[in-house]
Amino acid sequence: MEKKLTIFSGIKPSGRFTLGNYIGAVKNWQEMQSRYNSIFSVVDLHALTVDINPDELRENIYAAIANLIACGLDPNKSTIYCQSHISGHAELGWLLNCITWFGEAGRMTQFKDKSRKGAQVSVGLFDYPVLMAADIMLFDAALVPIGEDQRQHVELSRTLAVRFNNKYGNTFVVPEGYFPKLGAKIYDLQEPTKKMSKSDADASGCVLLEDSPEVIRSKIKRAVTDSDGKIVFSKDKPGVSNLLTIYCTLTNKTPKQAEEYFGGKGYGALKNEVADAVIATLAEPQEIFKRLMNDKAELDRLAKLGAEKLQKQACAKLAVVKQKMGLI
Ligand code: AQP
Repeated sequence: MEKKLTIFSGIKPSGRFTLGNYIGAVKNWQEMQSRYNSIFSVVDLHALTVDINPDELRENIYAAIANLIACGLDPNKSTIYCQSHISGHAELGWLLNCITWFGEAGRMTQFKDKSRKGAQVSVGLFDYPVLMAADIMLFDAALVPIGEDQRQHVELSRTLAVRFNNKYGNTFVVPEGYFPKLGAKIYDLQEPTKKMSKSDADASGCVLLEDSPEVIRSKIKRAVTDSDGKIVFSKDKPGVSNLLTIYCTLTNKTPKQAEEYFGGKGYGALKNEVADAVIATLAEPQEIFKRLMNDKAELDRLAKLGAEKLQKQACAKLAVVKQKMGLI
């Protein structure tokens, strides 16, 4: 039997999952999990790169595991675990730091954006793309299914894998980003030129997977659109295009089908149908999520199971890398 390719992706427990995280990433993980050796990580070490409250972080980590399973990741098909439970991530991160040039780390646009927001900027925030490269490379992932905002970080992982292989001999699989054709970037409903983000202080433009149907409907009803009344995809209609993207990805319609369907209808109808689609998509995951969040022992058990499956592979990879780099 042919060996399955490995896919790896992670999600940072820096808040509660958004519709953007779902459409840009988790939905695709669910759809891909049977075809690949699938590894999905709650990348908790990445959440420490900004100021955090430990109690909140702990809840967010549990919520992340619960959400991944609620959204359809099956622990029998996918390995789901917490990054901090495999110390090899941090260790490989250090080794890769030593072959990452300061200038290339400094060019990461997410760092530039996020460092503008915080009063204090940690070295961890600067370095997080290198840790992300280690996350991917530790398990020799060939494909990394992610949203558009992570494209530059996977490019860095590729650069580091190639650099390491050239200097020390073939060691790492060179990973490739895998992006959904539609929905790789879902925008904030209030500011439709800005990415929808889970750590945004103002959640009015951001649909959270845990939002009640009433809250979802009200956020979508208040979504910013424009005044020309046409329901079409267009660069100069970011609000309407964003709503159409959400509609298409959740109803499996093509952009053309959606435009035809909404032809002659008004923005009120569009918003109503988008809200219906989001509410219907999230109904079952929300039930499962609530049940799992009341059973932290089960979430602990699932996270432990995932880490145990990967521990040996991580140690073996690190041993090879260290030996190639000259460590005894
Ligand atoms: N708005 C989005 N549209 C499409 N995909 C998105 N992703 C995030 N936001 C959108 C994808 O979700 C996966 C997990 O993201 P992450 O948790 O690693 O961090 P992020 O990319 O920085 O996402 P957030 O929600 O914006 O977190 P904060 O606010 O903490 O920075 C990734 O594949 C990402 O592309």
